[in-house]
Amino acid sequence: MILIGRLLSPFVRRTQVSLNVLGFECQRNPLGTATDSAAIGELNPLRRVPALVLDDGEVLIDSIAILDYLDELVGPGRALLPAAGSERRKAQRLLSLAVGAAEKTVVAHYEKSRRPEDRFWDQWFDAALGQALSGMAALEAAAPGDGGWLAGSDMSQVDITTAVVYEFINIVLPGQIDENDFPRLKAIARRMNELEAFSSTHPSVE
Ligand SMILES: N[C@@H](CCC(=O)N[C@@H](CS)C(=O)NCC(=O)O)C(=O)O
Repeated sequence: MILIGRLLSPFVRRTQVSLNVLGFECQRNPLGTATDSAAIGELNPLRRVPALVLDDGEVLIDSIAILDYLDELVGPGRALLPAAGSERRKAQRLLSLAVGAAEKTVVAHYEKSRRPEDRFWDQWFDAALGQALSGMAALEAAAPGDGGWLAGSDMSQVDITTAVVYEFINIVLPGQIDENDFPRLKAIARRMNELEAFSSTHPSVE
């Protein structure tokens, strides 16, 4: 398998962490959307990352679909999301908050990094950032204060994605999260970093 995309993308990174946690052998081709759009477009018509090229050449697009496939491969006993019922619904709700926060952070980040400076729209930036931080606040409120995980007794996709997004905001929009804003999410990110499967994917490695 080959994972397409750079680890700065929270969607690529959560996919890489999940591949590592689940023990899949996978290469990575760090194509960037700003520089390698045409090459990415050959795999994903939307020209977005991540994409996952399977050994038989099939290409999966979108981290949600890729992670669903990985969970299916390992089966319900090792899957990173609960299989059904209220546990799955709870996990999916929290995951939607984390993924949504990632999406809105990308919007705010692109407003700064991709627009010509004289066309920067501060209200749009503030609105997107506000939505991202509101999602993070909801995750903070849902996080256990006893050193547990966000969705159930074991580490799950919710913890992986939340920790990735927490770090992503701090990397691309430094100073927007105060050290004391989300202490429980900060603690989850710290615990995730104790795992090589997570710490080895820090965007600075490439
Ligand atoms: N829903 C998608 C979102 C993927 C996404 O937006 N990726 C960004 C990188 S962080 C991208 O490819 N952006 C380029 C663009 O939208 O032009 C997923 O979960 O994979």
